[in-house]
Amino acid sequence: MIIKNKADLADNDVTDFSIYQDRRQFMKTAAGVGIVAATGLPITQVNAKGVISPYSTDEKLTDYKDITSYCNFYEFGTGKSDPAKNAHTLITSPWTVTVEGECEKPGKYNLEDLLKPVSIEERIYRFRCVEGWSMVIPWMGFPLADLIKRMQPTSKAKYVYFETLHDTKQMPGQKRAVLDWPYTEGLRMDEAMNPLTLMGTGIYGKDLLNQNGAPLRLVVPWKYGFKNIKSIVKIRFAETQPVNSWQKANKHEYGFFSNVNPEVSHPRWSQRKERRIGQFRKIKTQKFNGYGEQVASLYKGMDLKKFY
Ligand SMILES: Nc1nc2c(c(=O)[nH]1)N[C@H]1C(S)=C(S)[C@@H](COP(=O)(O)O)O[C@H]1N2
Ligand SMILES: [Mo]
Repeated sequence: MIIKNKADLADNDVTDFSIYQDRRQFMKTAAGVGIVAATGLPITQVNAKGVISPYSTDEKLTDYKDITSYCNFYEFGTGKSDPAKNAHTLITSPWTVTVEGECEKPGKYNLEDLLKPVSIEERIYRFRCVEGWSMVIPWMGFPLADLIKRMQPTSKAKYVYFETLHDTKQMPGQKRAVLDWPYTEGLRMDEAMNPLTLMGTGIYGKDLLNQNGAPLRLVVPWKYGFKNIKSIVKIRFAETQPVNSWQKANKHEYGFFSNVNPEVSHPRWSQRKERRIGQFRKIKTQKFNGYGEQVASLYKGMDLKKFY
């Protein structure tokens, strides 16, 4: 399925990161002298003011090949290369998302209808997995806040809960009880409404491949990778804090907040450093994955060792 995607690049297969990077460099220069509109470049790389999103990092992008072949998606196996091999059984069109709980507009929405009023944009975010590796990913997507506002949450809605598809035919890894299926995740309302939080629909200007969580996934760049729930079929507005899959599996190792934090070790390993996929040397992990300026205020007064 081709999601309405303003990112369709002129050359619609720019998955080579050096070409992509060159274009972005050109965009920046072009933006500086105000000739963006005339470049004919994809408009998703340009916000309304004609500049690349201030939220985007300009660090070297992780290769498309690595992002799409080194994956975590236990519904298709627990090995890093399993999802790319096995996720072809997932049918992403038609796709329905059920919205329920504390909101004025609950219902079953076709993906197309959910996407109709939004405009897909590009955000280049760091992505840090709790296991210690990281990537830089040019996501396509739209702010989760836009979807939430449309559903008109009631004053009781304090949390947003997400669920992945549960279907052992399409997701054969669910035949094994490695997690309590379906995969679930949750955010506090202010985290969900933060402008950094995206509903992801693609990478590198193309729709998501199944192994990366097609057709719709969460992207929360200041949190560990597992918060970024894939292939979402349900969104629920709730009054109480939901329990996510990894908390359920091991509450001593995984909390609800899961903010990237080099000062708080995982019980079995340090979180001080990370291995950027495609690079040799380890680099220092930044608190909130480097997004503290945007999100640290959400956790004012909270003991992040306790609320990990
Ligand atoms: N439904 C579902 N979502 C998931 C996972 C999963 O196993 N199932 N793995 C999580 C973990 S641990 C990580 S690191 C990221 C990996 O995303 P990527 O494979 O697209 O890089 O997806 C997260 N979302
Ligand atoms: Mo992860």
